[in-house]
Amino acid sequence: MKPMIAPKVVVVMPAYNAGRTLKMTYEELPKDAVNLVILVDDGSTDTTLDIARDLGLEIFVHNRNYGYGANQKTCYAEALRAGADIVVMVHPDYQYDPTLVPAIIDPIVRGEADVVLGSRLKTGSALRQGMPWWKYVSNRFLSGVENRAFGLALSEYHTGYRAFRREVLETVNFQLNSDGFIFDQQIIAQVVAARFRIDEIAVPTRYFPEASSASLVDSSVYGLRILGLVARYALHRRGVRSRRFDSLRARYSRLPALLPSLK
Ligand SMILES: Nc1nc2c(ncn2[C@@H]2O[C@H](COP(=O)(O)OP(=O)(O)O)[C@@H](O)[C@H]2O)c(=O)[nH]1
Ligand SMILES: [Mg+2]
Repeated sequence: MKPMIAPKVVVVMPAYNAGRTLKMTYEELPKDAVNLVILVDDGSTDTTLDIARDLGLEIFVHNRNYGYGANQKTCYAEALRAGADIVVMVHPDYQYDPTLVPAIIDPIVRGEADVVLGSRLKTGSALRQGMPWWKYVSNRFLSGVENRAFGLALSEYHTGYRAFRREVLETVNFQLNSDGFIFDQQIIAQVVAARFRIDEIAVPTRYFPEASSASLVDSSVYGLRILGLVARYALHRRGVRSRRFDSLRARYSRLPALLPSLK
């Protein structure tokens, strides 16, 4: 695929009570590499919205808290509507380094990838950088399971730092996904099912009190749901189709085949 000429890069920030970290995150975004920053507020009860307004962000507001997946649905729909060629999700909790936006979009700009993940486990220093050991172990284990199911060799799937080429978000049916955290894994399974190319870059790991709300129980439930998703994907590949993995493109392209029979 040809390299892109000056693509429109839209950063989306799914926010929920990110008042303490939003400004810091925004300030570190390299503005010359980003055309637009969209913030979707998912019913925050803190100062997130005031700060977002002060910063002059493009803001969309949910009337209550629907969840992290629901937030991403609005983020991607609005980024597409704004004409994005590349969409980068940057969590407003300062967990992922905003200065790496040019690096994470680079494989897409060069035409070599459709989705790029910012991996915290690519360099082997995640534990030293503060990732809790039980998150590290379960992340490694689940990433191994997902690699086998998807036929890939990625170092992790559980990062919130992701870049998408426009066509990916127009093709996979992400609106069908969960409103909760499992959205992140569902969209990757959809990307794999639609045969888009996934690449990864190494990003540092950051853990501090505001960086993560996931408890041990939350994470265990999340892990089990990932195993369920992987099993469902494997069934789909063996012919037990799931609508989730049917791309919108496939549905459209089946239409011409149907037309003659309508005559
Ligand atoms: N917890 C939570 N986070 C949300 C929601 N909507 C958007 N977010 C944002 O999603 C990001 C990820 O949430 P976080 O608790 O840090 O999860 P983790 O870092 O994956 O453990 C944060 O930047 C939140 O601001 C929501 O409904 N719940
Ligand atoms: Mg976080």
